[in-house]
Amino acid sequence: MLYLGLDSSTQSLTAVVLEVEGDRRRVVFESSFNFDTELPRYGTRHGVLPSPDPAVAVSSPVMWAEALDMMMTRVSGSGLDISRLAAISGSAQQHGSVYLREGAAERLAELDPGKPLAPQVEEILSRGVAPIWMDSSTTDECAEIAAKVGGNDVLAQHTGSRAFERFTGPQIRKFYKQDFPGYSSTGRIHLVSSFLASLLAGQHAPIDTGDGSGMNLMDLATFDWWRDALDATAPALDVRLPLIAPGWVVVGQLSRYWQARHGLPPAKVIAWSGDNPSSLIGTGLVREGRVAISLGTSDTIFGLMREPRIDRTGTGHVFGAPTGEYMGITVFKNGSLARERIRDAFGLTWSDFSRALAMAPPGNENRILIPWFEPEITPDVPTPGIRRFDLSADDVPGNVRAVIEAQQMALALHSHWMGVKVSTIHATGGASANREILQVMADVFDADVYQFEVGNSACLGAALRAFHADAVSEGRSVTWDEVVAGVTEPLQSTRVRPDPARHAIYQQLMQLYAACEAHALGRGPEPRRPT
Ligand code: XUL
Repeated sequence: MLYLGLDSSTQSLTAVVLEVEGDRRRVVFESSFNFDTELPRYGTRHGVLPSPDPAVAVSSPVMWAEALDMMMTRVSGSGLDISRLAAISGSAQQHGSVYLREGAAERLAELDPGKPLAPQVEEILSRGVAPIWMDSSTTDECAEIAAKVGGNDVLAQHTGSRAFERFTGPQIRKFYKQDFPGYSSTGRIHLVSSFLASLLAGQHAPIDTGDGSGMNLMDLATFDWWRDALDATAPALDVRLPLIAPGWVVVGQLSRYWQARHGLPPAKVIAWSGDNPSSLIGTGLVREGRVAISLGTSDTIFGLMREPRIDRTGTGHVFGAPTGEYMGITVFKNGSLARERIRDAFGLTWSDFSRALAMAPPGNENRILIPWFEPEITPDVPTPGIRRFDLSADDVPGNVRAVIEAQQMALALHSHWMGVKVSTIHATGGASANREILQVMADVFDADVYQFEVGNSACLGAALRAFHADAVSEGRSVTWDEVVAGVTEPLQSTRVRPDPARHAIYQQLMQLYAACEAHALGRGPEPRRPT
């Protein structure tokens, strides 16, 4: 049987088709395209619509729908025997919200296969744009919601996170405050994940417990909406939100639109999830004690948790995991965008970047860069600004090494709350192809780092979730260990080993980095460079 996984990320849409025959799993199709270059008429930059306010980040749901339509053309024309397609699931950038008009359900059910999807989606939106995870414009709404529920600690105890600007609850509150008529005409608010699943199934899809936990609205204990948070966010929100369901729920079948327009079979549409929960499956982390680091548009570090352990420092999050358990995660906004900013500032290719990295010594002679090109999530930095300590702005190798070391040290420093002794790291995301970067990761964490055959673990995770849900829906019992076996094992030959001498350098440097970070946050004196 074939299982299709899709990943609608910030910058691109990717598809993976997984073939499962008995115990054998193999990826038989993989395709990706970039929103900026392949759908230029939307005018996105790195998948985001231009805005004069650096705190605002919105994108186009119509563009995502058009991308889905185009990707399905590729899938149906792939040469695979597509009649064997049993189920589809997906992964999407987390937190982003899509606002549909009253009556959208009827329109979803009647999408016309004689016409492209994009204009039909445009007609059912009550808000033309979708705020996405990079938005940091809701500081006021975060404070209001936290105050109304009894403080950030209470909010975190229930929802797994204190109020965060990019989370969907604060974003919904901002929309309600700024555009009351728009909010009033909204019949359903979807996440990017449940929106795309709804387009495939031709009916409103539920939000899964993984993506639902990125909203500051869902109670982790019950996996249902938390009344106090709904009331604190916007009036009559409950009737506007989808149901919450486990990630393995069958939403329906591919609707007539996809069957008639693309010649696809009536495959099961499985609930979509967020990219990080999907990546947890795609990196095989179905047991506690290991972590993955994803170096994508955002950099994230995450691992499975059997019981929800809330971060008292207010940095990290507890999300639902696709297994029905939990996952801990810490998120950094200045991931690939920061690496690209340094690369582009010096006009480098990625190979030049790797060579420059190798030219500066590990520890960078105590030269430090604080890489907050964009407002940062971890730590909380509302106003962007980079800081250099003993580092000249035109030192190419120094700046390249400084951005990579800063990112890896920040990942290590801010993930202590997860309480995992990291001895093995599963590396994923675009920049995980770069072994020089992985060497810095191994040395900072003093851990073995492995790469994967399939680079997009979120997309693979979606395909595996489709396989799992198909089995569950047919009463076949399958464990998560069995689901991920044979396709998510890291490649042993790719192991990057830590070097004890370099780790010792980073232990020292991390103290300096923490002091520079505190200083940049206005919480400490100008650090002295060790002599
Ligand atoms: C997770 C987060 C990012 C996005 C990126 O909380 O904000 O990792 O999911 O797509």
